[in-house]
Amino acid sequence: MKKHILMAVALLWGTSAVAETLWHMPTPYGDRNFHTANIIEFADQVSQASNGEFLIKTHSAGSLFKHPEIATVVRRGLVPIGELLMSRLGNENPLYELDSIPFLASNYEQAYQLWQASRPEIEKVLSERGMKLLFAVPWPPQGLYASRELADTSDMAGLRVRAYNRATEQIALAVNAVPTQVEAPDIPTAFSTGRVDAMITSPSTGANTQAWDYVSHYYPINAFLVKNMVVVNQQAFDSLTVEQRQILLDAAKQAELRGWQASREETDRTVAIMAEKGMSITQPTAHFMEQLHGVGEQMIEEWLNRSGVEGRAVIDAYRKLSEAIDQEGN
Ligand code: PCA
Repeated sequence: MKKHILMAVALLWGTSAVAETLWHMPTPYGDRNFHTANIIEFADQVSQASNGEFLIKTHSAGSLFKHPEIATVVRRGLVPIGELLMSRLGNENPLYELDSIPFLASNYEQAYQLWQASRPEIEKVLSERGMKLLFAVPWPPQGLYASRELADTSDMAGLRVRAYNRATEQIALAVNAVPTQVEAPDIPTAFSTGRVDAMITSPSTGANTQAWDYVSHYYPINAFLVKNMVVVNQQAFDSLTVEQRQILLDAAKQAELRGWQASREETDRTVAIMAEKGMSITQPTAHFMEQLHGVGEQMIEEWLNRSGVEGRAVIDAYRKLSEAIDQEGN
């Protein structure tokens, strides 16, 4: 077993005879996704800045390691770098789930403030696990997809809802629906085989998976903006030259800025595609939204109970930041 792992490390985290550093990077989502495109640009930038001596080869759509394995393989050093949805690590620490609490931060400004308030804590918990955060980029605000009109949470009762993290599962349970975890690349099959009949995700994932083929209605409820993060194994980072580290950090900074901007643009672009394909895209009724906000309130309560003083401190920091920014705006 040990030998097997060492061989894998030699293969995936290699320094070749010509003094090139080659890093293999698993990512969960497909090539058409804006996160993947952003990461490919990030890798290009690292290669260019190092004159081709530091290469990052991306392996998208879970082709090298599946999404649930990515944090573990980076931590163990089987790969030096990887991308994953931050809230998928909630069973390690509730702090990772902060960006999936419904309606705590439901637009880009709030999501950015929440990220500023929580980043130091996220960096800390990652470093306790031997990982270093490079950057994080949000998905567009999450909406609700179904094959019929939804005007009340009771309309969701009994629906089989595709979930991708704990929060999407909890929302489904709160409205008496039945959650099923399905990875993004498997969404079309899950719908076509009848495993699921509704989902909460972004217009980006809706458009990328051609939602119009399997659902008719989209409601932009803007529940939250979950983030993908790119993390490196700390030892792999430490094994880089000082110059390579700087190249990586500079490229990461730019990737974060570029990614947030791309995410905003992606929202309008992909909603327009779904409309053009004939999906019904309507604002949820005030009554339905009120009910969903009620679910969000329960979930924040529950999260605060789980996350203790650290969680409370981050929420306080977020509220202070948003108040300060509101005042500046006045
Ligand atoms: N797409 C990913 C996560 C959030 C999103 O918008 C998914 O559906 O799996």
